[in-house]
Amino acid sequence: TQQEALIRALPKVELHLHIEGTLEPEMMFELARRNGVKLPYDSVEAVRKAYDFSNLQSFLDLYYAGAGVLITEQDFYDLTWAYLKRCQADNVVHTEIFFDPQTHTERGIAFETVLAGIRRALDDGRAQLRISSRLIMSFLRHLSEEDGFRTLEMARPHLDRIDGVGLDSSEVGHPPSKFARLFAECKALGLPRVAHAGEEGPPEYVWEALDLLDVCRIDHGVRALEDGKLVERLAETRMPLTVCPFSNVKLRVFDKLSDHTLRVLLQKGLCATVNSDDPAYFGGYVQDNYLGCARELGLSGGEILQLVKNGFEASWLEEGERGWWM
Ligand code: ES4
Ligand code: ZN
Repeated sequence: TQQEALIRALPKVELHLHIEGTLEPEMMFELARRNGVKLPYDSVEAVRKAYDFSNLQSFLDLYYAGAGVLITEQDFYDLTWAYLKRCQADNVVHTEIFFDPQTHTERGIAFETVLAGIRRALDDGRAQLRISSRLIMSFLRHLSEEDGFRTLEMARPHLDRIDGVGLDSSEVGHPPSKFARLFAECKALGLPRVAHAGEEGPPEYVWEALDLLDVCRIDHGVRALEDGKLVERLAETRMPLTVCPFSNVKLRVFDKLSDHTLRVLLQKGLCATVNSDDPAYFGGYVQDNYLGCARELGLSGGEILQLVKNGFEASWLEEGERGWWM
């Protein structure tokens, strides 16, 4: 269709992607073999079959287990490089990715190993593939704020190679207010802040992310639609929402893609963007998310263009980095 051709032709950005969530089952097996790690599956097909989630937590359990095959700096490089090659194939010209250091430092992997591998791939991506990027260090909200402070201390010598901070993992029961002091410290260090809010959690968590963490984007935010005052605030400030449609369906926030409220967000004047979250687990990369939404929601050419433009608007790209498309 014309919409499909438009989606493929447009240069796109991605603003909500967990690099650990790009670990395809094939690479999981390859790294397990390389590192002598034992997996609880006997084939790639068995892994894919296990990806049948009932909520966020049922996914996170597999996601953290899968990350256990990542050991060496080269593993983190290979993971990130494979993702960047996929960006190139899909006409993604800029990407802002999350990494979860605590997932790895908890297993005895050095912070420096994780950062060096991801960073080297991003640098090569810029030089060799002309893909610009940002790296966002995300704190795990099911852990304590104190653990977050310890992680920030590990990051301190490397802050020239970290572009911002985020907040992810199990949302309900771990409100943004739990991390108010940590985020204040990050703000004092000059780090831009984002947070997952309103994925499974209530609109109150979105208010807290705005008012207590002073974020410049909300990751997911789809539940904001339950609160009219909040929608007004988000629209007036053009606060971006990094929406992840395939993720929302796989984690049962919506029953099916045709039920997703992406179009409603646009109609209310919100700066909604399309992203993939954990593409290896949720059935597609960012372009697949656009294609799926265009098909199932009947997006017009104008809506597709608006979503793509919103992505550039919401990005941390600076004037001097922009290509012909901006
Ligand atoms: C995540 Cl989908 C999602 N939500 C919250 N935290 C996450 N970490 C990785 N994927
Ligand atoms: Zn996410």
